[in-house]
Amino acid sequence: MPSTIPGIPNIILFGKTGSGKSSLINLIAGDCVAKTSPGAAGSTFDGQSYLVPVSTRTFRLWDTVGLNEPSLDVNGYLVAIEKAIKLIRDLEHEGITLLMFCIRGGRITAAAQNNYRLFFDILCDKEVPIALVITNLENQPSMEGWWEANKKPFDRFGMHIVGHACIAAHPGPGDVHSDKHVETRQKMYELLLSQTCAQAWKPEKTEWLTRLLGQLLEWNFGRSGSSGSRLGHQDLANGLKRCGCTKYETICIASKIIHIGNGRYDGLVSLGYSDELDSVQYVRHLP
Ligand SMILES: Nc1nc2c(ncn2[C@@H]2O[C@H](COP(=O)(O)OP(=O)(O)O)[C@@H](O)[C@H]2O)c(=O)[nH]1
Ligand SMILES: [Mg+2]
Repeated sequence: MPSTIPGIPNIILFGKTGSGKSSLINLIAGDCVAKTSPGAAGSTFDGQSYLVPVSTRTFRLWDTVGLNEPSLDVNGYLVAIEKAIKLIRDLEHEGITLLMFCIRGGRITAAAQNNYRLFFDILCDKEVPIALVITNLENQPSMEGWWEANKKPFDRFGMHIVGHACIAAHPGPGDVHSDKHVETRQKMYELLLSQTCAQAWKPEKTEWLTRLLGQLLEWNFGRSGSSGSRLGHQDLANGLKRCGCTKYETICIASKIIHIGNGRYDGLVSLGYSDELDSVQYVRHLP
């Protein structure tokens, strides 16, 4: 049974740990529904959703875990694949309506650029509108003024932003910034209601996964595939070999790809791993 409810737009919040995603969900919900934390938690592409009513509409807000390190090691890649597969399964029926990119006020860090690529380019194939939310601006004389003074680097980086909000996602100790917090809630309602009228992006699941896994691999391990962005099984298998994955690691990844539902991973045959196909089929049936 799909975990999404028909007609409810999926909105994915992403950004580095500590950027204020969970606080923002609590602010929009008007309640402490998402756990906030100053420290890192979870794995890349881990996602948890919250149904939040706004005016006459209801949204499903996804609190996700982005990339906090410059790149993933093979284990991190395996876990990211697992989480991406789960996320895509949860999203495939309704698709994705909007991405919300959370950053703390400051310069664009390498981590922010990585997360932009990971979610906008790789997860969503540059097809989903993206709104930028800049948090921790409660001490600015004018929160909106921050954007006017700092927007140039975002343009230079080539971010395709359809809207933005300069906010205070937390009311501060003793609710000292409660006025800015209230102003923020109104801004977020306006952003949500104005940027969620377009149709959701809803690619075919297998194509989505194969492309995502291939691009993630290519991007993370820094080797380019022979056929550009649309890597097939063959490319993925060659890519895994090129980026130094061992036979065991390749089989582990292949077994996860088989979980997608194709039933076979022909790339293993082309790598001369045909004997292992049986063990992959076996892994497939493990709990
Ligand atoms: N002062 C201030 N603190 C914030 C703001 N947004 C989040 N925080 C704090 O920053 C920490 C991390 O926030 P959290 O929402 O858990 O970030 P996440 O990891 O992106 O979900 C928490 O201690 C929040 O209370 C903000 O706009 N202003
Ligand atoms: Mg969080």
